[in-house]
Amino acid sequence: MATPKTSYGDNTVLEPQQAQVKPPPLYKVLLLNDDFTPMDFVVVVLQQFFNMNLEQATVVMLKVHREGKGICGVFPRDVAATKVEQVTAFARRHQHPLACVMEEN
Ligand code: TYC
Repeated sequence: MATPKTSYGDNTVLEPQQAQVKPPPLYKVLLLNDDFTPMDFVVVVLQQFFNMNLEQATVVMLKVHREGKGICGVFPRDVAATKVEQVTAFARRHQHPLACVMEEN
């Protein structure tokens, strides 16, 4: 909706500004490669926390394994932070060093 001009008695006129509404920033959640976490475990993580099927999870796991990192998904900040916490806790519980991080998209 158009914002009307605001006039004051002293001849001050404020021109309407374009609304400065930016969409909230999105964050990539990434897995990083290491030499110890089993491939099967990474596939389970991708299925369990990122809703991938076996085929999708295998593609992403192999990308991380070969290239060093890979994107699990893109989310608003609080969702991304929760994924990182949950994956990290799950990996530690199973005594794997798997690293999961987030970065602004
Ligand atoms: N490089 C690991 C291995 O050879 C597999 C692996 C893949 C580990 C992805 C972490 O994010 C990862 N067992």
